[in-house]
Amino acid sequence: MSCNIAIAGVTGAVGQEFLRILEERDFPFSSVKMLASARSHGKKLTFKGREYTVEEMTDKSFDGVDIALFSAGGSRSREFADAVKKAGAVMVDNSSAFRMDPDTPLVVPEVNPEAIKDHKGIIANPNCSTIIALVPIWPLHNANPVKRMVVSTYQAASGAGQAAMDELALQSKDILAGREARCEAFPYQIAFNLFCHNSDLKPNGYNEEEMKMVNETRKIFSCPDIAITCTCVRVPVMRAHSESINLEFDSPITADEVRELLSTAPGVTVLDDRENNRFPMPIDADGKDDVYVGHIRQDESIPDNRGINLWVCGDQIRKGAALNAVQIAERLV
Ligand code: 2RA
Repeated sequence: MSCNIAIAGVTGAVGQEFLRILEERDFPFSSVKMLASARSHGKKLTFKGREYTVEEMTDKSFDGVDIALFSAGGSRSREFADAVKKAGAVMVDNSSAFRMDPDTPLVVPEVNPEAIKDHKGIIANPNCSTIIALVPIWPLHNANPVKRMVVSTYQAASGAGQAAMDELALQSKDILAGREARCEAFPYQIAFNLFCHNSDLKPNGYNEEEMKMVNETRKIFSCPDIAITCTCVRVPVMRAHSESINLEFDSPITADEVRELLSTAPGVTVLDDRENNRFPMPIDADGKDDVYVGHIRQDESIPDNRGINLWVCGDQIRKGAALNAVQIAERLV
């Protein structure tokens, strides 16, 4: 069935990736609206060989739309959610606005596609670092319940948008040329540096990004009691996130069994070449759909062979945002 779609936030890094992925996957649409802020009104862009004009997003923008893919920031998602629902459309929202709302399914299609049917007009895309962690953890958890997860993320500049990616490039040039690094998209120098994710700190001392991993995992896995802790760091990498993941399982499990389970897992590519010490790097995942998993090994510090360490890399803009949302939309048509 073909449908009428709208892309809200079309000029941003994720918005542009929506278009690339919709074209690559030959998404069955009959019409598409390109929506952005007033600043971009009138801009021209080409999609599937046709020229489109970007329109300023208003309450009327969603009349006749079936699916609205949103990546325009949480305040815009909240501002236009009622207009989308009133128009009878479904919002697939990449912002954090509705992720923890009990009436809003939070979906990774490889993990909990069945949750999509419960939507009440809005389906939330999880945070990029959550998606990239859960795609490989889910098949393991299904085979042998995970009791505890310790995740450390090494997050690319892309997570803070196109301006942040541009800043990484510019700062790198400036510093190599002996000039001062100008910090606008990030509060600190990102080139040749790294820092704890600069999202707001919660009363418990964790930042918002870390608590997203904790809270979203429990919702997506429907495991409110799973023990999980997380440290999120911004690193000078352009667009793929990396994550070190330590898992404590219910029962014994070996690295070979993990490798076997992941070798057939949807959305996962195993890159675990011990002989050549070759494991996933962000540049392996750049522009790819799959999450790359490697450096799979037993955690001897957890008794009874119930501990495993993984290293994963995933493209933050693709599987971490745009691809996951389009895969949700594909299940709506
Ligand atoms: C980040 N996950 O990387 C957040 C938002 N995309 O900053």
